[in-house]
Amino acid sequence: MLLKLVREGLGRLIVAIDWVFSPKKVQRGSLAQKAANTDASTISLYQFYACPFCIKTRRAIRRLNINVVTRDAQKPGEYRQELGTEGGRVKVPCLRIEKDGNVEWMYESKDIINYLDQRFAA
Ligand SMILES: N[C@@H](CCC(=O)N[C@@H](CS)C(=O)NCC(=O)O)C(=O)O
Repeated sequence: MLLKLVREGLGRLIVAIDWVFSPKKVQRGSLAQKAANTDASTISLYQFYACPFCIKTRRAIRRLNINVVTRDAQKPGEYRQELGTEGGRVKVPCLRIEKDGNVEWMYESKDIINYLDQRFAA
């Protein structure tokens, strides 16, 4: 219980630091930005608000200047259940990628960030 509170508190501190030191955003022309956001509409991030690995991943998303839907998998409910049954385990961050009618669930913040960097490089 105490450990959980400390972890949550540290996570929220990291969220605040991340907010203060926001990353520099990739700049695109308006057409390219629209195309990037359309492309990004096929992915979503299952995450916990104060998880350091999720904060790192959200930071990469902000840096890449794309709109990615986030799904709260921490509280019991639809998204947590979806992550467990369709993704295979309740571990975050996890990127849900829709492509050609198929769905891929990508775990590991490092892999997710590499994937996003390659797909949304300006
Ligand atoms: N190596 C993973 C670590 C992710 C991780 O430990 N996430 C925690 C939340 S901060 C989690 O989902 N724990 C639940 C579990 O492992 O079952 C990454 O970089 O994404």
